[in-house]
Amino acid sequence: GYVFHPSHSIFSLPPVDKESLQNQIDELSTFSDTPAPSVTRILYTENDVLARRYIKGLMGQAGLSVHEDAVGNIFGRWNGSDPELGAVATGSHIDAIPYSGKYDGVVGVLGALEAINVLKRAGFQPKRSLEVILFTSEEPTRFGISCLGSRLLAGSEALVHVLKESVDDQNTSFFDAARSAGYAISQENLSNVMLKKGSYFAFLELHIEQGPLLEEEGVSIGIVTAIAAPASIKVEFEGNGGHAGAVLMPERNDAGLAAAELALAVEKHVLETGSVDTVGTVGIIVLHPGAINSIPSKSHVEIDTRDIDEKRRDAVIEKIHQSSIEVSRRRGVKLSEFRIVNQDPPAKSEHSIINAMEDVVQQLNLSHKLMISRAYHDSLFMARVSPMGMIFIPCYKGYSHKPEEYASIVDIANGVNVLALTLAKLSLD
Ligand code: HGY
Ligand code: MN
Ligand code: MN
Ligand code: MN
Repeated sequence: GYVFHPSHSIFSLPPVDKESLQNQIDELSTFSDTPAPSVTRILYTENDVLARRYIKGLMGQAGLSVHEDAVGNIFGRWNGSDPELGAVATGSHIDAIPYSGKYDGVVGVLGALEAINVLKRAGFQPKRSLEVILFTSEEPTRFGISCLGSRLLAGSEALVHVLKESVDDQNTSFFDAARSAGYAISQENLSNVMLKKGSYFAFLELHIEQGPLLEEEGVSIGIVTAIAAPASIKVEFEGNGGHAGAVLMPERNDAGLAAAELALAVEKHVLETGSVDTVGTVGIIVLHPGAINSIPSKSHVEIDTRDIDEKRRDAVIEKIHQSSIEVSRRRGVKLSEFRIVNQDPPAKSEHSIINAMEDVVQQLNLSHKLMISRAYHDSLFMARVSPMGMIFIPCYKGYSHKPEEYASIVDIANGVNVLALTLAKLSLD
């Protein structure tokens, strides 16, 4: 059982069921397009649908009432004694980029369900309803839009228009893909996805750090104070292409070399800010026609750049744009596209939630540190419509977005306990 005395401090919770939680993590990882230990689970694909069904089953077993919105954000609610008050929500994502790991996002969904089960086993009675949210497509993989579900929930009108036109690289429209996964999507109900103000009193997310600090410093819990500002850019260059043997070098306008030069320019502009907090990555370069003996006539470059300082990040974007123009001019290739796909502000965690988490880690006798999140999360957007807080747990060497990603069940259980107690505290506020 647990005891709440006036300051709502809690003495003890029943243990996290580590074995069943680990089994769930392992079982969920089998819904993948690539072989273990990698996980690939892309929005609205068959494995995504199977994984969603698996989570909905666990929500049902936890006694939550389940509903889904038009794009497949899934909500599992435990009604509190004051159900009309703003609820306390927690959640994350289960989609996984190609050849990634089985903990990114998953810990914040399965861990949230176990936190609910721990509170139920403790006989806890929520005042504010508690809700677990599975956000649709936090990763940008299929349609190039990061945090698609939470971005919509947070009220992005622009996204409603973008989604109407969105197609994936097989030319499947977003609407058709959603329908193939069983979501009856339409113009009208897309706008209904947006949350009404005050829907949530607080939003929390449990997540692996995706960085090495907690493990290096031997600290059990990270309390996130802010989430860095992410941006992504798509660039296309076009040249004349031609025969790799017959076209002599002075006649060439090689779109592939323009892409290569731009990638190095991204690195240069990022390093020039002089701050370790500025990062830039060129994770996709596609050359057309992609034959060894054909000069690339088209190149497609996708750039990810982030910084905890929004202005510094925006200055890097401007320099990348200048370099794209300069490279195209010097190499005589056409800059056929320079599109900023997203350029999001950072988000700050709510101080009262940070304080609640600090109280809880002290009660649980867990070491903790305040830190920023360099990865983005659905919390980045939920912070626009609700006070937000994030709990980090260590992960092996900080590895993430690769199959070696790993978090120990002991660390995960610590995170679940901190989440459970913080949910309980906020539910009684
Ligand atoms: O890229 C990110 O920051 C997140 O892990 N999707
Ligand atoms: Mn990720
Ligand atoms: Mn994630
Ligand atoms: Mn404080």
